[in-house]
Order: sequence, then structure tokens, then C-alpha cells
Amino acid sequence: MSTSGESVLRTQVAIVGAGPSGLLLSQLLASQGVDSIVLEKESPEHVQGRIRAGLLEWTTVELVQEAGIGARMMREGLVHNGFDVAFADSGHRIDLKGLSGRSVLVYGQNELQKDLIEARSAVPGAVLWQVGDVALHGIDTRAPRLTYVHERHRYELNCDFVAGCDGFHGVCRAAIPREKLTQYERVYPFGWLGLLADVPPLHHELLYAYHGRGFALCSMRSRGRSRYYVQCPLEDKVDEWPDGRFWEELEARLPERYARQLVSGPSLEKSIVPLRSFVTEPMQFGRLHLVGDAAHIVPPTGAKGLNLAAADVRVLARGLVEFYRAGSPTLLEEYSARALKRVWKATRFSWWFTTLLHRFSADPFAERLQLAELEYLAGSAAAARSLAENYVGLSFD
Ligand code: FAS
Ligand code: PHB
Repeated sequence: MSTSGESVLRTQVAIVGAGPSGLLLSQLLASQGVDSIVLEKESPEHVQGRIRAGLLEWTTVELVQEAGIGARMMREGLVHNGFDVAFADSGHRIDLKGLSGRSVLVYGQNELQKDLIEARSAVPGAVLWQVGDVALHGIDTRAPRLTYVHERHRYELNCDFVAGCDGFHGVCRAAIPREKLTQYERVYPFGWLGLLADVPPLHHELLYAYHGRGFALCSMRSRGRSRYYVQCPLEDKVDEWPDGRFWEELEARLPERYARQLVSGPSLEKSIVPLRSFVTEPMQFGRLHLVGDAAHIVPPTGAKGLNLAAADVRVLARGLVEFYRAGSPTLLEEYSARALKRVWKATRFSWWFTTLLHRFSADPFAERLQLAELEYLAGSAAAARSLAENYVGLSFD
């Protein structure tokens, strides 16, 4: 018991946040004998119920397998070797496998969360749920510590390192002195209205549609469950979009050959997300390392958010294991520089793909440029290869 009446715990790595970043890091560290405790403000049901990303790069698939929790993912995930881009009432396939040698896996983030929560829940005390008032102390010393409230009792958690896996609205990035950070941001003048329904997907692969009425994306979670998105004004509210309006708008944005395959049905979930590009530099301060959405946000057009989080985890986990195994701090000291190389390339790609496919202000010149680039993409193997290798995920340096 500390002098202030708090119960004192100790671990090697304190992880704030039990989203995909926090739980994947915890699972990977455990597989290498490094001890961690995850502090999460929500319940496991809440975290598992969030409908978010749907597509994994193969390096993410390999990392999940390395963490020893890939069995259901490989059984139930859908391997995709390409996707279609639709514009000017026609569709063009981007042959990911043929152009980049790689596939992607369709497997919902909430399914991955389910697998991660199941694995970490098997270890008593590995994750503390519904934790409040998490605060970071001494992150610029060799003895950082966290204080928090759990089940109405105050605790102090002493550790060697803190992993800030607490997302865009978390407390970890805010614990770094503002003058130590440079933050880059671009907010897009529209949002995505997403709908989940137990209806068969309209196509066997994903379809990204450019249209004068706005962008649309036809994705899926399985052969019986579809995930659709339409670009919408930022000020729109979900209750302004009854299911019937959504289905009509989606159909209006698709070429006829796809629209006639569309099967509608009652929504299981419907939500609007704003789109932004955001990068924090550096991604570390003292013994605190920022991971995933705590450090960067990309518009979901390029399906990079979850995959970038996994890439950060890959770099940080290797640095922590090297520190504890070999006593070498080198990889940890290089974490931010290494992670940011991939973050900025994915940020550029996500910005490019978003700018190409979405309707901005009514600007005829900009629309002609978009159509010219889409025509170029449809007719140039070099252009399609560039898109493909960014979409499947660039190789690690
Ligand atoms: P997360 O935000 O997932 O997890 C952070 C965790 O920290 C949360 O569980 C939160 O409760 C917890 N936390 C926050 N503050 C805390 C505190 N003070 N104390 C303790 N815990 C705290 N990406 C795609 O690739 N494709 C998509 O289609 C897509 N759709 C998205 C839709 C939405 C609505 C959002 C918000 C994001 C979407 N993303 C998408 C991006 C998303 O998948 C993220 O990249 C991914 O969740 C990142 O994972 P984490 O870094 O773990 O952050
Ligand atoms: C999804 O299935 O949620 C999804 C897929 C691809 C994207 C964005 C979202 O680019």
C-alpha cells in the first residue's frame, strides 16, 4: 500500500487501451515472456461490439498468426485477390494478386477483437476492464507509473514502459508536453455513413464507386453479411437516413450491372464517421510509446487504420523483446522513426485514394482531373500496380 492509500502493482509494460493495438501488443509480448497489464475504460462487450475495419493486409494476418490467435481468422476470413473501381457507369478490376503478388483478408475488426479478448481473458489480470481516471506519471524517467480507479479503489501501477494504445481521444498523447509534439491534420469536408446488414454482398469482391452524387463502397463481413458506405455531408445525422433512403442512395451511385445485384435488408448497425488525416510526431516521449490511433488517423478509404496500428505493434513488440532479452534499447529508441516511415506512406495513399474517389465542392475542373486519373488507372498497368502495392500494404523496411 502506497503512502496515499493506493494499492501498488508492478508490471514490465503498462498498456492503456484494449482495442486492437493494446490487445495485440499484450498478446505478442506474452508470447515472448514479457509481462504487461492492459487498462481499458470500457467493458469487453462494448469494445467487442464496435463495428469498424473490415480488411487486413497480409502482414497483419501474419502478425495475428505470430501472436497465436489466427486459427478462426484463417477459417472464417475471406481471401480477396482484387477489387473493382466503378466510374462513368462501368467497373474496372484491380488485380491485387497479379499486380503485387499479395492478397488481403476480409475479417471484421470486431471478430479480431473477439479472438484477442478471448486469448487475453485466459490470463487472469492481463486486462482490467472499466478502469477510470487513468493518469500517467514520470514518463520521462526510468520509473514511469500509472494511477487509476478500478472497482471504486485507487491503484498505482509501476512499470518500465507505457504503451499508449488508447486511440484518438485517449489520455496518452495528451500526457506528452505539447511543445514536444508536432501534429499534422487534414479534416475532410464529408463523412461516411456505414450500414451493416445480413444480406449477401452484391459482388464477390469489394467495389469502390466514384459518382457525381458522392462516393460509395460495397464491402462485406462474410458471404451472408454486407457492409456498405455512402459519402454524406458532415452535418448529417443517422436518424435522417432511414434504411430505405440509404438503399436508394447506394443504388443510385452504382453502375447498372452492380445495382441490379443489390440485395437490401434491415440494418443491424448504422453510423456516421468523420474523415481526417492526422499524424503526431514523434510517436514516443521518454518511456511512453504511442501506438495506432493514439498517434495517427487515416480516412478509411484505403483500409489502413487497423493495419497501421498492427504495423506499429510489430515494431514496438520487437523493440521491447530486444530490450528485455538482449538488454539493447536500440530498436525502442528507433521506434518512432521506423513507425513514421510507414505511417506517412499510408497517410499519403489514404489521402490520395480519398481525394480521387470522393466528391468535393462542385468544381468542374477537379471532377475532370478525377475522371482523367480514373481513366489512367483503368488503362495503365503501372498506375494499377502502384495502387495495388499500396493497398495490400508496403513491405517493411
Ligand atoms: P481504438 O480506438 O480501436 O482503441 C482504443 C481503446 O482505448 C478503446 O477501447 C478505448 O475505449 C480505450 N481508451 C480510450 N481512452 C482511454 C482511457 N483514458 N483509459 C483507458 N482506456 C481508454 N479502419 C479501417 O481500416 N477501416 C475502416 O472501415 C474503419 N472504420 C472505422 C470506423 C470508426 C467509427 C472508427 C472510430 C475507426 C475506424 N477505422 C477503420 C479505424 C479503426 O479501425 C482504428 O484504426 C483501430 O480501431 C485502431 O485501433 P487502436 O489503435 O487500438 O485504437
Ligand atoms: C470495411 O469493410 O469496413 C472497409 C473495407 C475497405 C475500406 C474501408 C472499410 O477501404
